[in-house]
Amino acid sequence: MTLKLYYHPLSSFCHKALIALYENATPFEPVMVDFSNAESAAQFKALWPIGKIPVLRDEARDRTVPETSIIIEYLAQYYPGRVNLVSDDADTARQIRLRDRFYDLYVHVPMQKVVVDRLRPAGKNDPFGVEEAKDKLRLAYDMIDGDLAARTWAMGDDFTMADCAAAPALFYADWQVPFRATHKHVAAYLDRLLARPSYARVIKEAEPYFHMVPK
Ligand SMILES: N[C@@H](CCC(=O)N[C@@H](CS)C(=O)NCC(=O)O)C(=O)O
Repeated sequence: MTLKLYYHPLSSFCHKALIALYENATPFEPVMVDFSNAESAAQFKALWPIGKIPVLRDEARDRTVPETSIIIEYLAQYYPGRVNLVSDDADTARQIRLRDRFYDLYVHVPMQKVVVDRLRPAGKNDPFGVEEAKDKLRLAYDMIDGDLAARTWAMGDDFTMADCAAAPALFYADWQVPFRATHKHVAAYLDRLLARPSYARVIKEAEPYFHMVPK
């Protein structure tokens, strides 16, 4: 198989890359990374010393591609499919990247901060940082709720990389700072994302691992 995705089925950033792969039925070999297993972690860090999943490995082009947004752009460039997640129009592409950055930096990263803090050893928590992260999440919900009232997807009618970013960020954020009672358009958007076959498949594959996520 030309493409390998180093990933874990529970990892939210891996969900973002998986959605892109499933949207276009791109053939790839999934390679599970288990950070609790020293050998698996060391093998992965030999490939990408930063140690963050997912990473795409393209054997045909001898390329190692980290970072979800770059992975999705790489797939669009070299393995295009029916759904163009990044757009050929420069202005539209910039707007997609802005929304992709928004969901990664202002929803996904604060959500991770809350989750990871729950996994820290006793006495090593960062309550101030967690409160800051929760405030950032609430601000992000406020900002997107109005926008989403009139849109099917993050960009409007077309499903794009921004939706790949939004789906796992919002799915897991809702577990930490619930928004269904306060932000009905965000909630309806998450429901549309969950009904999309690519993300429904990702969630089905993650379900056996959900008990590992602290709530
Ligand atoms: N900016 C990166 C973030 C990737 C990331 O944070 N991955 C998490 C899993 S969701 C990870 O590998 N965490 C392991 C660690 O930090 O040791 C991307 O977009 O790919």
